[in-house]
Amino acid sequence: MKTFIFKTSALLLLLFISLNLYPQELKTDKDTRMAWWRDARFGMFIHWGLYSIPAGEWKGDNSHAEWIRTTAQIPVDEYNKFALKFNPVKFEAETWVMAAREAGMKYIVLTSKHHDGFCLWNSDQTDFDVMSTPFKRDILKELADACRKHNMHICWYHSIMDWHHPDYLPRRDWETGRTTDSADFERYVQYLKNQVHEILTKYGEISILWFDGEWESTWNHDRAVDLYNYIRSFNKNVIINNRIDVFRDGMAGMSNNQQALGDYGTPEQEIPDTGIPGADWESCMTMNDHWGFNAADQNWKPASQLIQNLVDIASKGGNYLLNVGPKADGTFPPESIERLKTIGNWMKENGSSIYGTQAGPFENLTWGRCTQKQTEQGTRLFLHVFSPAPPKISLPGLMNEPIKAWLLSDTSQTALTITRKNGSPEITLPVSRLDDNCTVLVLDIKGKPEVNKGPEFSYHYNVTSNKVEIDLTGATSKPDLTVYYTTDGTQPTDKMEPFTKPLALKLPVNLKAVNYLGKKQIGDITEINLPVSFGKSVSLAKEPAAKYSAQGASSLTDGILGSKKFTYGRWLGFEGDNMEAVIDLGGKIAIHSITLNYLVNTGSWIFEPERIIVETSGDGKKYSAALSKKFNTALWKQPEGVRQFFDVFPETNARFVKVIVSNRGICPDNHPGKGGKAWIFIDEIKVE
Ligand code: H79
Repeated sequence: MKTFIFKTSALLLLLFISLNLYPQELKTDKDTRMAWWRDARFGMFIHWGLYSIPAGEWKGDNSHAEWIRTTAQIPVDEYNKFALKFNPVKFEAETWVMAAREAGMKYIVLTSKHHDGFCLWNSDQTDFDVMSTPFKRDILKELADACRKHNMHICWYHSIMDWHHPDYLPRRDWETGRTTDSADFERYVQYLKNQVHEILTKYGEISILWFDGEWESTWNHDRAVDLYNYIRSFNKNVIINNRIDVFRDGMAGMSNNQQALGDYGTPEQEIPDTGIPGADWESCMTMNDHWGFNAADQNWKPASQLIQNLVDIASKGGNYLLNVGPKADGTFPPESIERLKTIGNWMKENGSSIYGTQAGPFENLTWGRCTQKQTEQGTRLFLHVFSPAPPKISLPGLMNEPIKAWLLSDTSQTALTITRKNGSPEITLPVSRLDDNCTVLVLDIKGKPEVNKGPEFSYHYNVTSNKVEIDLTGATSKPDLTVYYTTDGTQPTDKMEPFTKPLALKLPVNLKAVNYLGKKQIGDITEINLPVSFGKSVSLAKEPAAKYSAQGASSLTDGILGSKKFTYGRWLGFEGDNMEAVIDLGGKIAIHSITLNYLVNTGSWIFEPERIIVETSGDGKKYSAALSKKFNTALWKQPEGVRQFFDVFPETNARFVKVIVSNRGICPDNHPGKGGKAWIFIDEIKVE
């Protein structure tokens, strides 16, 4: 009953997250509108505007891009002068469209207007448009025509935020010279609607309207509803992203609210950890570190990584919107062209493993990713093996009978050897024909994919008995399967003890378990490793910031690591403060190492710690130093992610372990939050 309730509510939640249906429409209407988009999987984002002229540089600082008017604090009159210089004489719409086509992209999303307010088309609503430049050519028209000619879906990115229009509010906080006296936001909204009408009616059928800049206080759900209804009053087919509304969950981009409008979620510069069943989403990402052209940015991702991103996204059921920031002369940067060509060559051979596929049935594949399509016989799995490829790949827990496997690029479809090891099919790779970017195998199987993930357990620490209680969860305690297990680190087989009743084990725990159907192993081995600190009580010298500490101090030792989202609720966030935690192991235990996880997300002002100090004590009064590790706080520019700190110290018998994680205090000088409080986010401390 409990699982039933859980499953039902989870399902309802998913429906709320995913469908985001416009009140008056049916799911089938949305499915019709989304059909081409769901098949397309791959599109091109183009960020182009006046900001391409300074190319990221202002007064010696070259860290800017499409945000330059704000990040370099350029007064509006001075920024307007770029319009007099906008003359991209080398712009050829067809060249752009062909580059996208050759890369295997099915749609193009061009910035009709970015946050700076400059319009790339001939707008009746403003003179701050391309007609006031020496160029005087309607870029939207030329690109839309070229797209139509080459069977490419044309779409517009349109910013709600507008730093140019006098009626848009709020002003940037540094824009003290720009009066707001006669500013009227309602009038701005009318301007926005009029422009949306122009770009949706003057250039034939537009496939997506991609809103952005929705997060300022002046925009709200009611305004989103009004704009949405207005668009639908004259256009039922245009796909609208979720940034028309205000429920986007930061850069993760999904809308977790049942009222949220918009056809799909928009993760930005990130790929969700898993698929999101029932939800449509599109990760937009750059090839280097900027959206608009930045001449100094040479941090280009290799083409192999872009291909693997596309594969990763497709394997989770999403679309990939890959950005190009054209130069002021109207050409694409050569580094972008080169990457588009490499991706295109790969897509020519392997595109059928991407277009029109669905998310794969596996959760964690060590060697790559998987997409799938329904066939008459059953299911076609596309197995994407990342480089360097192992000699064999395993499909953990796949129960279906394999029909045939071959290399997708092999036109003769020579069958590859399929064996079965420990309950999972294994395919031997054609070593001489591997692709440096990503090798794609096809595997046809009978029926719908059924994956047995191995036994699943629930466990918790019982303070009274000082033991961990472990039981199978309902889903895997199927009557026809027998679970065998070991607790001494050895591999479990049907020669071992079967799991018949809940276990109570002393810490540390090392449980390995496996499913058998008769004499046959099914699926993978499940392993549960719990350190002596698991479930032990933690006290904090100072409480974490109330905003995000949903689960409290105990989440530091609960064995569940937060995802890379700081809003996940298991991370303890400290704003400007240090974390000082004392773990009580309940009795003296020989220990020698610490593992601690922290989050880095400098875009959200979350930095590496400044120092980690560990002290131990027998009585909780007198502590002695175990280790102290200093980080290089000057190297704060780091990719976002969950980091693990691990270090050892001389073995000692201790009951109390004090862990001090010190915060750098304030954001560094060349960070947008300069001088503001820096955050640290900590989860899962393991003492062993
Ligand atoms: O057009 C590109 C960027 O210029 C634009 N979106 C991509 C597609 C962009 N604008 N802002 N950002 C990217 C980063 C802004 C992040 C924040 Fe927020 C805005 C942090 C807080 C407000 C939105 C709302 C993201 C998190 C909460």
